[in-house]
Amino acid sequence: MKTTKISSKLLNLIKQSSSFLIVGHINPEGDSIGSSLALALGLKKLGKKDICVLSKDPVPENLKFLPWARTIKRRRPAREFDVVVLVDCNSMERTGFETFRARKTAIIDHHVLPAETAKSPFYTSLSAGIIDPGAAAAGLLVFKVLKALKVELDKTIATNLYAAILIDTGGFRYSNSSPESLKTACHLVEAGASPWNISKEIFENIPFRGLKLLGLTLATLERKDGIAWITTTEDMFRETGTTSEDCEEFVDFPRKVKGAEVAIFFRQAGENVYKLSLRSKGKVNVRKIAKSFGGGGHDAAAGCKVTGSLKEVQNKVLKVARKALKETK
Ligand SMILES: [Mn+2]
Repeated sequence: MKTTKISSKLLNLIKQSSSFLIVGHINPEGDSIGSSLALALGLKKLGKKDICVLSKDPVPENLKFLPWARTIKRRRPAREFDVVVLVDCNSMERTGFETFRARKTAIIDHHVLPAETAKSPFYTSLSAGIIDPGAAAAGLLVFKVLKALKVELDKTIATNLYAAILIDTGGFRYSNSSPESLKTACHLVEAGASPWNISKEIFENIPFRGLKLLGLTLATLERKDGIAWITTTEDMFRETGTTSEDCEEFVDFPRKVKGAEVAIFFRQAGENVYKLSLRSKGKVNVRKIAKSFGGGGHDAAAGCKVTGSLKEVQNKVLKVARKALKETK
């Protein structure tokens, strides 16, 4: 079993610092929010008093139940912190902020580090961190950091970490549902996380309007050559009174199509702008497809933004996806 080595540099940095700014990524989901909150709660248990969890975008409705979610700030505090810790992301751009007032910077993340980011002044001046694309969730890394710091898990920490891992493993269904993910989940349940309560809050809690939007979107379902795709337009958002927050999980539906290797969700985000979510059932590396359009992510789950009319965008992207699929044969 592959296990991440937790850098002693990071542990020392945490031990020696007293004020922490913890920041997740824009458009946050369970891993970003849960990992950030768990880290904050763990540091509190270590006696750290000055901790601020920051998120550029609001906490999604179905994650507001997470312990301490209401303490998350959206505006950067004016004061300077000892350390800023980026969680579930590895670049300034992904945080949605331009700068932070902090003497040191650290990262706890499981996304592939883009070559450009590795060269950025932000990254080269990094004080400590862990970036392990082999980890199923940033939550798993936070779990290890807290364990290495000898923080005793309680229900609030366990609930946040369980939610983080639950989301990033697709409810323990994806290929990253490793022995490590499941063992960690087991520890978290023992420490007080309640699987049904957490699943109910996250998965069985869709606003009525959101399901109406899903209905309109599913009517656009198409498939060709092992690729299945759906589209949500701005008209659909208007008709149902919804926003992009209501279609977070939509890409899961084309992936369910029998015979589909690649699933794509096209979401209109302006006159001639589309935000894409790409998913793979395993054969195709969709991060590479997303990268060719300036995006990124994981091998099996990635995203990018493409401009043009819907037809143009779909033609461009489907062409690249078809080529990627052919190369696997
Ligand atoms: Mn994550």
